[in-house]
Amino acid sequence: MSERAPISPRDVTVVIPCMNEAGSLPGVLAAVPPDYRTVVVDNNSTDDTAAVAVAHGASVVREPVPGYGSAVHAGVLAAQTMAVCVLDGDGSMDPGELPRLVAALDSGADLAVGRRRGTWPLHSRIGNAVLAARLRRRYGLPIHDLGAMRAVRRQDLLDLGVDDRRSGYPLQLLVLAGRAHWRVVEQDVTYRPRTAGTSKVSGSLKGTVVAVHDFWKVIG
Ligand SMILES: Nc1nc2c(ncn2[C@@H]2O[C@H](COP(=O)(O)OP(=O)(O)O)[C@@H](O)[C@H]2O)c(=O)[nH]1
Ligand SMILES: [Mg+2]
Repeated sequence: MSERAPISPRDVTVVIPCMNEAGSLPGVLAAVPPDYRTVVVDNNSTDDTAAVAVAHGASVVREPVPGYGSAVHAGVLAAQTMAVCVLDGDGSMDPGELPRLVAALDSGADLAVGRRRGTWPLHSRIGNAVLAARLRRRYGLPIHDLGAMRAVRRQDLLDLGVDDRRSGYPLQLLVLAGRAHWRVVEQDVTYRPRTAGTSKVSGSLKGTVVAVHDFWKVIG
């Protein structure tokens, strides 16, 4: 691989997809590493998500089309830095762990994803493990989770052409990365229960059904 420019903290934007995360956002934004920029993508929140984000120093992008992938993509488009990181706005992940993922890019990775270590719902854990095993077998990707926390160079990501706009986004990203023979690195990240608000995906029946449907469309 050819040498790529080193990534400094000012070259990183943290994209945070949010639907009603006003309660968790202050803690999440306070933990973003110094000099990283932050874009909160507000997906039709009915709470104070946007105002809280601005009050804590983030830029806000409003994305009316619902869906995790829709929000992430809008944030990546809005970012103006060489690298982007993505993590949830619910307080379940620690932005303080992002520099380790960014460092993996500097060490030659094309994509660095977090493997969640901690407590999470059994059905979600099993579903993720099964899909990750399939990606290991099919593409040789060294992964054990679908990586809801990740770091990647922005232009690489845009060129990859992920077009799932719902909960299949993380899975499709890995499938396309595997097909493109990207060097993918997985690192353990801390995973905690969300610090406020309610789950839209794995903790809700509707969210789980939608996620399984979206996953199946990507990999089925
Ligand atoms: N923008 C946007 N964000 C979403 C949507 N669904 C979930 N999220 C965000 O994606 C992240 C993960 O969702 P969450 O409800 O925590 O799912 P869980 O961890 O599986 O319970 C959170 O930051 C949510 O606010 C959506 O439709 N639009
Ligand atoms: Mg969550």
